[in-house]
Amino acid sequence: MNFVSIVLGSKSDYEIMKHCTDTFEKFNVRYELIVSSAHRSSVRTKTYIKEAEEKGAVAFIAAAGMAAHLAGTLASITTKPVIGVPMKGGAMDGMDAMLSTVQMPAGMPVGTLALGKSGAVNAAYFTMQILAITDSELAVKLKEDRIVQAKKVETDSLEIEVLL
Ligand code: RP5
Repeated sequence: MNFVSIVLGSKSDYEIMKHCTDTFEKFNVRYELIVSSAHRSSVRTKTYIKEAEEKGAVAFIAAAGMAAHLAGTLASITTKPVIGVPMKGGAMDGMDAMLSTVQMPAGMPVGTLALGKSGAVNAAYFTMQILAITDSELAVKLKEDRIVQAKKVETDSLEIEVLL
């Protein structure tokens, strides 16, 4: 059965990426998650990607910080969509990870999202939007979610708005 594979470069990335798994759970999307580093466990990472594809992974999300080569490594192995989430931290507080993740050579794309919680949540949303192309039930859920988001803006405004 199809699923989304999430790979974290370190267990320390989990606190932020929990927002990604929470979002998949909210929409009942199957995922699996492992920690595997492009640098510290390169062989395990490469082996895992191939095994995950054989098991039915339809898209990959890679979260890594500092010299973030994890998403690029995944992209070099699979032709499934790879979404990269740069992690904050290190001497440059995530700018290093963002540039490492986004600056891929032509022909090896990584869809790179924002730093922090927004990037983690949007990794799930962006992946679901890809899945929804062929999953009409998920497409309906995403449209309903947009209505909920728009209504929340209005109720939030009501709590604090000052109109003349
Ligand atoms: C990266 O280095 C990881 O993805 C993490 O964001 C960062 C720091 O890793 P730890 O030293 O906390 O394991 O490879």
